[in-house]
Amino acid sequence: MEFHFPGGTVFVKSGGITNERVDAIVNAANSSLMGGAGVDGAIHSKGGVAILKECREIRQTSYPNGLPTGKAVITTAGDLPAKHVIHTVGPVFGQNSGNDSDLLARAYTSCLSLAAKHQLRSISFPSISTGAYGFPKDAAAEISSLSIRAFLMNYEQQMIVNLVFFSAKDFELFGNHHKF
Ligand code: AR6
Repeated sequence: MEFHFPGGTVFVKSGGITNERVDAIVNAANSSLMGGAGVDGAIHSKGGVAILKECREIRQTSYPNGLPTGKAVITTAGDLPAKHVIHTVGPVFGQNSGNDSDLLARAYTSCLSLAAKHQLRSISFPSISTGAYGFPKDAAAEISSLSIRAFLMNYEQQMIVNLVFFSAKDFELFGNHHKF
């Protein structure tokens, strides 16, 4: 599936995020930035210690109490084929006093804004918050597509945005619920 906007193109596919050869892949991290399971585990184990080292520096210099939900930071991608990793923290579903949707939208927008700030031209997203953090996949499809659409409608350069689903089933589900 692909969708065209004034500020770029979205490609939707299934696969593993760590295989993406792009300017940045997005990590569905937690606020510690110290790694975890799922996407986070795959990125740190395949990317090597250089990523964790930069995450430690970010914690020490900018976010001693952890990265807040909805924010994003950028590091090297170490040994991965991508050039950078943009780490964001999605909401733990049901634990944000009714603000889950807004926080998920903010996570996508923060990643895109950070990519633009660093002049990146291609970015690949996993489906943030829909694994360990329990966000319903149908609602996440609506929110992610609306956030990306809003960004690309106003972006003055060209960005390639890949949405990478871990299974054919999740890819299909997205196809039935997106708002592009
Ligand atoms: N490539 C693409 N998608 C993947 C991959 C992969 N290699 N692995 C899993 N997914 P999750 P979250 C899908 O749990 O919900 C970690 O422990 C998966 O099927 O990685 O934001 C962190 O440290 C799901 O649809 O992220 C945090 O503590 C989606 O990616 C916490 O989990 C996100 O699943 C974050 O939870």
